[in-house]
Amino acid sequence: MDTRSRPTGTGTRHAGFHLDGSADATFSDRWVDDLTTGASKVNRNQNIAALMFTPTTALTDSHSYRAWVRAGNAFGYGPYSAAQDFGVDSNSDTSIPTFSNRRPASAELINENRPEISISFGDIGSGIDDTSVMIIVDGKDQTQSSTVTASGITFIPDVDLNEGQHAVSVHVADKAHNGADTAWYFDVDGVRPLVNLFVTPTSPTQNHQPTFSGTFGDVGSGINQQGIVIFLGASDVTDDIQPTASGFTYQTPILNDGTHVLTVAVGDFAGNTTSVAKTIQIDTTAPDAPIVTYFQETPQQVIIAGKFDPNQGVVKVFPHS
Ligand SMILES: [Ca+2]
Ligand SMILES: [Ca+2]
Repeated sequence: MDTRSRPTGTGTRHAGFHLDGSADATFSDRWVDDLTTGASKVNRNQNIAALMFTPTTALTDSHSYRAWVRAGNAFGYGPYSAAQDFGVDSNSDTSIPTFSNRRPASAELINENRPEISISFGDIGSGIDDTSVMIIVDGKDQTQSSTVTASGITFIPDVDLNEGQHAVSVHVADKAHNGADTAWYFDVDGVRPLVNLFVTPTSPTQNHQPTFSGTFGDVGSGINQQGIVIFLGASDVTDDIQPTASGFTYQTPILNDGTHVLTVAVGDFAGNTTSVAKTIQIDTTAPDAPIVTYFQETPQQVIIAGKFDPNQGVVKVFPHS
């Protein structure tokens, strides 16, 4: 018997080899020894007519193997064949790995200071060598702090990233050592807009048309003017006010006596929002006469009890004369 090794199908990493000269045999044992790791296994084949042999378990890429065969029948085993060495490699794989699903996306503006930084990769041919993967964030190798698989890498910072721009680069190679690199950046703005509201005259007032005003500021991405929303009570008055990115001034229409609330919601371009309310009380009605329900006078004190309009009520006690 002799064998002629013929590794095939490197993409699937099953190696087959061809057998000849097994007359009188009723079965054969085929040994495949992984020379790279020293592992060895036997595959018994009862169908001696099947000349092609493919191990039931995929052979490992970039490994060297030795295979040999011995035939047997009811009278025992014949001698071993000469050993055949072969390697399973991916020289036929010339395609570099590809990248997808960058998170955050390239040039994305985010409002998280500890974002998930990740990317997916794939390969046609030999597949990703996950020991080759490396991720650099802001110049620092974070591979050891990341979760790496053959399909992607994920890094989540354990301290807050600074405001501003951050750079990411990733390297990966396939098992045929075809390397690929990618780099991108994203921006962090985790600071909410600052909103200050004012009203004149001060509350409470008899003025039926008070003037509200506001000033806006933002660290980072800036105020998103299109996203400003201003309500007076339940009414959306944004279009009446037409606020700018830096603020607004708004004299209200004539308002009834009572409490009125102006609510202002302001966002920045990273999606951070601030909502602030300012209240004014308008009261132009003189208080009703207090209703005295209890009165007691002693040489030491006078006790008066009753009710009065709390909005503008002032109790004055005038001495007898
Ligand atoms: Ca490849
Ligand atoms: Ca901001």
